[in-house]
Amino acid sequence: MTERISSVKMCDYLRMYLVMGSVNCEAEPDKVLAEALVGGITLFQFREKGASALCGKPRIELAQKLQEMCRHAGVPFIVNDDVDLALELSADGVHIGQADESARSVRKRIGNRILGVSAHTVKEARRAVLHGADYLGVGPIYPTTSKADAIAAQGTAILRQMREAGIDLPIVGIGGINADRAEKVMRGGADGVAVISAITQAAEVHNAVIEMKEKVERWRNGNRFSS
Ligand code: TZP
Ligand code: MG
Repeated sequence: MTERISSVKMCDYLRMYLVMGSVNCEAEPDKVLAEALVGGITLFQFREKGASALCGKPRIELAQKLQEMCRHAGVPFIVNDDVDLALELSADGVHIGQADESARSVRKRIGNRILGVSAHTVKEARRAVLHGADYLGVGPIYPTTSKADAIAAQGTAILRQMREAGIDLPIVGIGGINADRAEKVMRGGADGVAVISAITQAAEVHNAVIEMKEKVERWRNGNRFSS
């Protein structure tokens, strides 16, 4: 098995992270993903969740189809929550929340695949680091309608708090992020942005990706040599 991902590589992947399931798409999910890949997403998470989410065989078939598209584009494919599915598909990684199986146990099961963990507090972030996470998903930064059980929006202050507490793992901000907000999220201490609705609901998906990614990259390039 290949080595654990380096933090530099992880930060590169986190720049423009699309999180999506069929529930989030008005058009066919593969059409939305195809456009997002053309726009230049750098990481993809299959998050098939919610009241009308697919189950059983159709869910697996959709995952396989989207995984194949990602593979073709050279974009890593991460599975939300479902470690068994990730292993069955030989996905590039798994993203888990605080209510899921512990990060330590998931790390044991997935070997060196990418492990992302949602963290809402410095304490949760520290534990995820200790348990072998490769990156943290932190949010909701802004109010979101895409996650039914989301806690209140935390603002970019939570990113700064984590950085000031010495958390140096790659961090992706999530929750209500769009092109106008991307720079503020980066300024707060994130390495990239994770987005559902601002991409899946955009009139022109690929343009939405290009615009947001450009904001992230401009900020990263401007700050690469300063600190
Ligand atoms: N975790 C925290 S907020 C969120 C998840 C999965 C939903 C993000 O969706 P959107 O539409 O980008 O606010
Ligand atoms: Mg979860």
